Amino acid sequence: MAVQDVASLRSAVEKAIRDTKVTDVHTHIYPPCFGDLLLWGVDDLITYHYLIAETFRWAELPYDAYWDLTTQQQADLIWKTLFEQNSPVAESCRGVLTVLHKLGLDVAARDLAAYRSYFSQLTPGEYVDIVFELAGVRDVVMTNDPFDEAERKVWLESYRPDPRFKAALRLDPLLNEWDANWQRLAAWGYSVDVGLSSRCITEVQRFLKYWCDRMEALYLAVSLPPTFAIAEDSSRALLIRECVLPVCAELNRPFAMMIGVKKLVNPGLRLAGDSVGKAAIEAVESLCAEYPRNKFLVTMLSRENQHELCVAARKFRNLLIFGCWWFLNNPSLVEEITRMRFELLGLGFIPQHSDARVLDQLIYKWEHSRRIIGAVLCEKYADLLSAGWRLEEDEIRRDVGTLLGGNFWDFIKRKL
Ligand code: HDL
Ligand code: ZN
Repeated sequence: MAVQDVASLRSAVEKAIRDTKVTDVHTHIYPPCFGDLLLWGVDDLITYHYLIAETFRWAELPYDAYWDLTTQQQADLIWKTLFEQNSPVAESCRGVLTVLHKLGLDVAARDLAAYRSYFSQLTPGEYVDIVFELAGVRDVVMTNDPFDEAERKVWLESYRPDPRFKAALRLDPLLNEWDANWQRLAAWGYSVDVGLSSRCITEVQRFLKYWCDRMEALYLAVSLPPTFAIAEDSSRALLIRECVLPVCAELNRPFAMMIGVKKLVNPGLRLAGDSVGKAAIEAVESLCAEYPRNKFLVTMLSRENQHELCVAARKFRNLLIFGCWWFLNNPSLVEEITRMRFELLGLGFIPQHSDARVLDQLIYKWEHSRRIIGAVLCEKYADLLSAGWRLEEDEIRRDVGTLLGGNFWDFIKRKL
């Protein structure tokens, strides 16, 4: 049925956005078989590294004193600092309240003990079901690192597939720290050497294919510094060109590059210590141009890279851009970037991923993003109606499905 006016347009878009299950293309969450790697519940939610960084805007204790606290003690400090002594207006704090509210807990009571009691009555499996339902998420793509000993052990000994959790093979230790990690490959039975001989290249390809098969990885991924350049004379560039891209082409997997991370500008904050830098879009353009049979998923961390990334996506059919990553996942920037992408790319992009590290975050990250994506899409549809276009409700449902998962799965399946 055709939409008649802006009011019926808005309700049709809101319904489609609300009812469409999401594929979340980048997260750091795990199914319960990964044990403690799955973070969930109010204390893990409050001690998310975003809130740690924000707490140290106020807290005077030494970093090491914080890290010596238990998780509950850390959460108590963060709750006191960011929620009691100051109003929780930051997006990461607002997200905690959204989660508690959507779970039906009494947020106005500010009763951390009561919230803890709620979670103490749930098993991880029960809570996974609750969160996926409340968040409207059909499936998530994990971040899977075979160099992480705890994770590797699960894959080799106790992994139990859950169709809601897809895998992505994460390669930061291999690509960004080759000199420090090549001997681990040797210990695992791969004939490798620090100098990356042709034999070594073949063995690294074997390693990649083994883990792609073992994990049924949908894509291979790496996070990269602002200085990344594929022309660089480095182990990283050689490994990408000689190992990653040939394996991706052979297995028809995308290579996901997450560009712009300045690691540990403040080491005392540990995971919260990373920062952002503007990268060179030329690295993306030259890879897409030089490897037309490879598919590239790209997200960039700097706000200043967003426009040129959009333009690059207009130039290369083998490039699909995704998400408002990390320091960009804030309402003001999600709105700005999403509007820019609709205007330059139509529906040909993945508007968001949650990057959730704590299971509960799926609830708030998608609640907050859905609202913005829907509002901007509605604005763009209203422009069409103003120009005399007729819009059918099932076209709205089609478009929203394209944005919230369809683009991703088409790209995964596409053969170039
Ligand atoms: O490298 C990444 O995948 C980033 O998302 C980091 O994990 C970062 O610490 C993060 O959690 N961002 O939201
Ligand atoms: Zn991430």
